[in-house]
Amino acid sequence: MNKTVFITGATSGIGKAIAELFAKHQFKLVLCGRRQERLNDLKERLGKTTKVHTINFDVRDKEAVQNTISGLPAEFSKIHILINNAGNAHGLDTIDEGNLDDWDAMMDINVKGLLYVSKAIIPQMVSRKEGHIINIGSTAGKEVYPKGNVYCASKHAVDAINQGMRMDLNPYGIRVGAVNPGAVETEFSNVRFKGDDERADNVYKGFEPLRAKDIAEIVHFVVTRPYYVNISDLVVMPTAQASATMIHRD
Ligand code: NDP
Ligand code: 8X3
Repeated sequence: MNKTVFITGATSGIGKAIAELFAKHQFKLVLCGRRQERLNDLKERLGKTTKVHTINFDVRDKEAVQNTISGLPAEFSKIHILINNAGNAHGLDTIDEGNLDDWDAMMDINVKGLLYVSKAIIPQMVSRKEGHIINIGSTAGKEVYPKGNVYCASKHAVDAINQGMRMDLNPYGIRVGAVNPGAVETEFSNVRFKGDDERADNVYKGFEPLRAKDIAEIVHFVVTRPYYVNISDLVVMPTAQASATMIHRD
């Protein structure tokens, strides 16, 4: 497999599961995140089955994003598939009680970070007239739930960007699509609740949530369709979940 896949947020959860599955299928991998030890571990483990390059940047830092991507070693510089996955919720508060730093983090990481990474990679796809961008959105980008306010806004923005990218890159034959999961048990809630692991665990109690590997398998299916097939917008929830606010618990 000669295709190179660039995955943001590969150090945990969905991004990590995608990296692990794609390594099995021998895609070349560029794996991004901020936690260097985890990047080292991925390189060591996945490097046994495929070629892996790791890069450490905060997606909020537009210069670091641009410089690191333009400085990729030749062997990894041609990106065929970009998976815009890095992101999190920070806090779960009513709009009157929301924390400004949480709001900045969600808009800066989930929206602007996704744009900075895309901006650094899209030109090479445009000049080659091929490429595939998968944006990891959320059911929170399809409907709003109480206290979800700014996180939902950030994911609605991803939904809009996904549609806009698909239109603007259409003349170049670039595939663009989103995968929008419901509840997936990852470190997502640990981050949202700032290390209150008991509260995070409770989010997934009493029903069977999606696992990161379920999303990885879907992403693999999406990228392995024939090139004329573009899965443009996919929503996936646990069977126990009917909407953002309706989860059937035992
Ligand atoms: P995790 O917390 O497990 O993983 C988040 C990943 O994003 C980590 O690898 C983290 O790496 C990276 N990341 C976060 N902030 C930054 C930053 N500023 N710069 C670079 N990388 C960053 O959560 P998930 O795997 O669940 O989340 C992945 C994506 O899936 C997110 O976009 C999330 O919104 C979305 N999603 C999650 C759902 C869920 O229920 N879990 C449902 C729907 C969508 P590091 O900390 O090393 O930088
Ligand atoms: C993650 C799913 O419902 O916690 O995007 O917002 S939810």
